[in-house]
Amino acid sequence: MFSAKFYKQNRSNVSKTTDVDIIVLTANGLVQKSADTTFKFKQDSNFWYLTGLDLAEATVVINKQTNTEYLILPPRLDHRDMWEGKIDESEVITNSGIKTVYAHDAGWDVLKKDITSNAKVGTILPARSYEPNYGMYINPAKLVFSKKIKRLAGKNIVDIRRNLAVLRQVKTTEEISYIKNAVNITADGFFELRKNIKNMNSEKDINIFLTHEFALKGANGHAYNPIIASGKNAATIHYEKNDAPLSHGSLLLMDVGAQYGHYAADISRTWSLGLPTKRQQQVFDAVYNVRQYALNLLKPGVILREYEKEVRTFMNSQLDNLGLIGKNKSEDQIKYYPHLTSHFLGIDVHDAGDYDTPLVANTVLTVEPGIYIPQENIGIRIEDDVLITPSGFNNLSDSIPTHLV
Ligand SMILES: [Mn+2]
Repeated sequence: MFSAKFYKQNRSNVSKTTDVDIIVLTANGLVQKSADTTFKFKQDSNFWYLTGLDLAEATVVINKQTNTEYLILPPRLDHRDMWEGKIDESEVITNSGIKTVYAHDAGWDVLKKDITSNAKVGTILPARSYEPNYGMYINPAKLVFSKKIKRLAGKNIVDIRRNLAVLRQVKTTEEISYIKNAVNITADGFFELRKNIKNMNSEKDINIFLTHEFALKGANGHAYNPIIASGKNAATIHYEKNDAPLSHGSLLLMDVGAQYGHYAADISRTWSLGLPTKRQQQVFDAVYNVRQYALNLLKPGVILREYEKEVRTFMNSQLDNLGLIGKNKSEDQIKYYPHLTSHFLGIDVHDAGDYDTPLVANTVLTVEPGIYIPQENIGIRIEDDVLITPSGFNNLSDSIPTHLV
């Protein structure tokens, strides 16, 4: 847990990036799992970044006109206080550094008065209630909030998503130390697994093993659903079933990351179960070459969108060497390398940031080239977590061997 100073600084930073009069952000809400049970609560990352609170359905307000800030607590029935315990307001104040806390209705009354007729309100609203790319529903608390704030502010709403993304992209020393812990716990997991891999019979065994190792080392679970994919499953980029038996002679692709505090690691390694075939080794070498090529490009000043283009050109030459695409058929690359090389890493595994502005020191990102050939039952990805430094980069996951055996 960080001190309240961190969140206070974040609130002050975001205020300075925009000329809105009031900033208002909502927390996530609890979501039904089944009957009267809920999924484990996961806070909205922007809300957490500004408050440090894992409190469902709360609202944070920064009023720049009056130089005040306050929290509005969730609506709450006595019944819940009895079953789950009361919200500890003094803890809320200590953790967030926000000294004024209102009950739900009283807080919204204050906010209603604060949003005067011309006040510009900075917030983040969901674009839609369903994201077809991921087949997922947006957290309903955001939809409820969206309606309420639109009723109060009408057309005077300014989207501050990008302001927060740009801030979140550059990490403080504290944040970097949390990411390093997440990476080191993940590295330890791979190390222990290597010693025990001969006892593993299925993807499930590996999942259980790593989950246990992460917990033992103090992780807050997995940062995302782990991918433990063997044989043909390795060619499915986001394979999450993790239940197939391991078969000798196939490849095993693992994309896992511990979460430490609220920060993620995101690391992939591919091992061969038995000695690799010549073809498996060739494909591995191609991925490894791309990894080295990409790493060597990284330093402050690099624009990720341009870096991506350079890496993809180099990837083409590797895919060509493997006989997978012809000389002038770069459009075929997407079949064998459908995802991007790098994304930001932090509170979210695919963290907020800007791919069009030059990189600066203290940005953390992944480097994760891969080649997937379903018809050959081959899927290989090597993924590292990299900190941009003033002079170049520091590969935080460098201690984890990359080789197949
Ligand atoms: Mn990744």
